Amino acid sequence: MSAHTVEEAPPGGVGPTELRARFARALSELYGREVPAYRTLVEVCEEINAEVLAERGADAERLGSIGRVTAERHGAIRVGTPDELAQVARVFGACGMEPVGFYDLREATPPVPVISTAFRPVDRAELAENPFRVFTSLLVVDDRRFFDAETEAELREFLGARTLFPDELLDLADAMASEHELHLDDAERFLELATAAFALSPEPVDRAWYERLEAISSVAADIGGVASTHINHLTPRVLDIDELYRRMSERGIEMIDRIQGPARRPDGAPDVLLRQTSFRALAEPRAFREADGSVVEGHLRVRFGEVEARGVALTPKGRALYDGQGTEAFPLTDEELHAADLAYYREQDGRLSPIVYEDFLPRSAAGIFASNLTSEGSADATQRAAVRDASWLQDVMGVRLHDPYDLYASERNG
Ligand code: OOG
Ligand code: NI
Repeated sequence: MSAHTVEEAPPGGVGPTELRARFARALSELYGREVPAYRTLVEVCEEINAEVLAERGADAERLGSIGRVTAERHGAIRVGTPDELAQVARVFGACGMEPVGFYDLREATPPVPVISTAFRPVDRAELAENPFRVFTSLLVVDDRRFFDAETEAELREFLGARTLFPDELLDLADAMASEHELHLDDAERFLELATAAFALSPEPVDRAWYERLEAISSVAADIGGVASTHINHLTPRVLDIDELYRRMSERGIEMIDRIQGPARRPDGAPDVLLRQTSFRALAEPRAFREADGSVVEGHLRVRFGEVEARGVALTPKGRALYDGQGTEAFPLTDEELHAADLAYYREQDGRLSPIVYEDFLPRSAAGIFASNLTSEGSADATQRAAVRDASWLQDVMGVRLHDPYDLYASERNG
């Protein structure tokens, strides 16, 4: 990790930091056009963030400047093959985003046939500049609990025949990796191609194939049933998620029934980890190809709007306490959280400065997947699981997969 320096944008060129900020903005514009309710969500977040800032002053910015929080987004994407994931790593790598963490959603309830990581900046100064992160899931086609040998073979053939990212985009990504800058024109081309790669495709969906996969898992259908990928959701950050939940409901937007993650903490107690909620997936028009070759207009419900609130990162000890007992058992002050080694803080001029949680929670992620599934799917627990772990994932991506705890610990000490 280059310690706390933002990569300078070269004169006349664009560096990874600026590319990331512009990429996040371009995706936000795209998603706002595609899913108008997202614009309402962003509007309400900005309204609440301005109010919290006015009420709490500097305290509202203890977990990130208002500039950072206003621009902050996480996206979610899903891909089908190790090669596709390696390409994603190149595209995000050009934006200074590296894979952090290994999540196995196959073990969730209900199980989802994917493993995941999050691409994000890892350096504190880079995070402060623009913390754009993308939760990225990979379908596990050879997991027999979900797919029989025949379906696996068909999935491999279908996924092997598609191209998610054009060569021109990958070449530009590689140029950024070796030069640490792109000429302005090249940067614009990169943004155009990268954004287009995550847009919803007008290409007709083969109905029979899609429905066959959907009976196994809606996520499998969303990944392997269509010839392209898309952003599944794009999530702004809010400083008071309980208030956000109330206001969205007041505006008539149907939210899922709860806020995921830690319960609301007593007033004045430091927020921990990550709280999230979402509105239900909306029916979006999609073209379908029927068995007789005709193309008809239909609908799919896969994309939705999510919002998050972030707190201080927990140490392994704090995380074990949270996983076992929730946040009821947590002390109510920074000093006690720090003294008990439950959360990460930097000591600055005799004061404790919280280190914000930059990652995801598998239980919430599973809840988010589940709240938007059109069917429970069918998994056969008696069948053989495919072996997947962090080192397998790292080999596939060809870049280092960071352990989140190592990053927090080095931030605390550095
Ligand atoms: C990813 C779900 C996980 C989160 O915020 O925990 C996620 C997906 O639906 O593809 O985005
Ligand atoms: Ni999400």
